Amino acid sequence: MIQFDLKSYLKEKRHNVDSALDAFLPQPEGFSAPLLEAMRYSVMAGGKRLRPILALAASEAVDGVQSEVMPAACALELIHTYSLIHDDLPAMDDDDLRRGVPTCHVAFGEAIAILAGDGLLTYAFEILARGADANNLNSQKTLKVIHVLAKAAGITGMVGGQTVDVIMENKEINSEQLAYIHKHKTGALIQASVEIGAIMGGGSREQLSALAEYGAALGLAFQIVDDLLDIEGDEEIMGKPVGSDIKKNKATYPALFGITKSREKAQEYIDKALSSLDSFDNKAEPLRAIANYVIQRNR
Ligand code: GRG
Repeated sequence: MIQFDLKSYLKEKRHNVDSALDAFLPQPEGFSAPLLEAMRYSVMAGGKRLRPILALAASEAVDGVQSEVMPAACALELIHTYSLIHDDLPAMDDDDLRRGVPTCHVAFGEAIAILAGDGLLTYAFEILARGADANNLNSQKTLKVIHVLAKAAGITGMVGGQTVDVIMENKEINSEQLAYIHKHKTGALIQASVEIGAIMGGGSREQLSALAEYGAALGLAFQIVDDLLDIEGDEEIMGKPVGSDIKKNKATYPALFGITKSREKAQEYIDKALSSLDSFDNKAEPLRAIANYVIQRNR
């Protein structure tokens, strides 16, 4: 069997996502130009585009149509970028470098960075609604996607997880609390990316449930690898400082369990993600390859 070429796949999808994001983002003009410029600056600074690519790959696995998923895929990236902008703020992680360039608040000031994050979050839902109109999508499907996205990004997902992360800083933390932070802060949006692709692609109930399982396991593995990269990663390749978790005394997997055990745990989650795809044919090959990439990634 010919090996699936993940590198070309990621390159092509990243290009498609970047073009769509470029088209969706308003041009910086008018009285609010600095806001629009800051939004565009942070989104177009790069990034792996993992969440939109997961949505596209999940849709492919259930025979979906790329143009119908693309607005939702871009909405996921806008929400992810908003979370990075806010996470980098002085009130949170106070980081100066992100995606290889100065963070949004360093480049545009704190007030505009807060507003750029707010703008991206809201605009994500605007392009979802607009995409549904443009593609004449069935409103039931769109409503379900909005529900999944709002839950994953909001108080029961990313914002909830970030809150626990913030309040537990410099405190003793147990594995249960750490699992909560990982599952909500990072895992929820990654799982939602896969689910949203599958919903938009018209997957069956069984397919949706298998893909949700895949996304949940992948999200947890992703966060453990992120913790490991903060210790073992290369600052230049990652485009952000390493060692910041230790400096900020953050609760991480390696801090709690050590490097070897953390790697084993990440591999366990990847194996779980892969076995969730057992009932899928070779259209799920991109999802399988992405799972293997997540554990081997260096950025
Ligand atoms: C501020 C509500 C709010 C949430 C912030 C995402 C997040 C929650 C914090 C970011 C801190 C962090 C480094 C989390 C670890 C996992 C993660 C989300 C890494 C960054 O995602 P990548 O690696 O980044 O996909 P790129 O730049 O490639 O898109």
